[in-house]
Amino acid sequence: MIKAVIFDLDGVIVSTDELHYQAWKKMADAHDIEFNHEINHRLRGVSRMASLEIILEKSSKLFSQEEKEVMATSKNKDYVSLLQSLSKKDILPHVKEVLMSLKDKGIRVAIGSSSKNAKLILKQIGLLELFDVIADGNDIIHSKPDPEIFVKAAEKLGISSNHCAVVEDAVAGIEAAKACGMLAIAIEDARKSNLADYKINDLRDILNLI
Ligand code: B16
Ligand code: MG
Repeated sequence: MIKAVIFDLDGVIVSTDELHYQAWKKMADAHDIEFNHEINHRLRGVSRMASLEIILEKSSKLFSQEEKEVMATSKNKDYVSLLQSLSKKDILPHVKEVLMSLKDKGIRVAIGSSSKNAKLILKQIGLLELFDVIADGNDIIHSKPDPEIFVKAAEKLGISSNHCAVVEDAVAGIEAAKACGMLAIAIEDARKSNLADYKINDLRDILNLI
C-alpha cells in the first residue's frame, strides 16, 4: 500500500533545463569548451559536479579540483540569478491538481531532488509549503542512481521504502527508486527505463495507480 509519493523536481514539477543550459553554456564558452543541448540533456538528474565532469569530456585541458569548484560555483551563480525569473506559470501541467488529489486521499507528498537549489525553485513557483517533506542535494553525498536521496525522503517522512512511490523523468532516478525498493513511476525521458513499474504520459495517470 502506497502511503507517500516522492516527486523528482526538475522535469516533473517544473522544467529548469533551459536555465541550466544557459548557465552551463556561459561557463563552457568562457573556457572554449563545446556544449550543446544534446550534452545538456545528459545532465538531467545528475548532480552539479557530475554534470561538470560530463561537460569537461569535451575539453582537452585537465582542470584541478580547485578550478572545477570555481567553474561550478560560477555556473551556479548565473543559474541562481536566472532562477529569479521562475514563477507559478512554469509549473508543469496538472502538478497542482495531482498534489491536491493525493493529499485529499491522505497520501503524503515529498520532493526527492538532486538539486541544491530545490527550496529556492519551489519558493519561486509557490509550491514550497505544499510538500510535507523536501529531500534535496544538500542532504546527500551520492547522487542518483544511488538511492540515497529517496532513502532520505522516506526517513524524513517516517514511512518505509516499500510504502513509497517515486515519480521520475530521468532513467537514473528510476534506478535509484528501484535500488531502495520503491514503486517507480516513469514520465518523459525515464520511460526508456526497463526498470520502471509504470510508464505514464500524463501526471494525472498517477491517480489511477495509487
Ligand atoms: P543544482 P532533479 C537536478 O534536479 C537537475 O535535473 C540536474 O540537471 C542538476 O544538475 C541537478 O539537479 C543539480 O542541480 O546545481 O541546482 O544543485 O531532476 O534531481 O530535481
Ligand atoms: Mg529530473
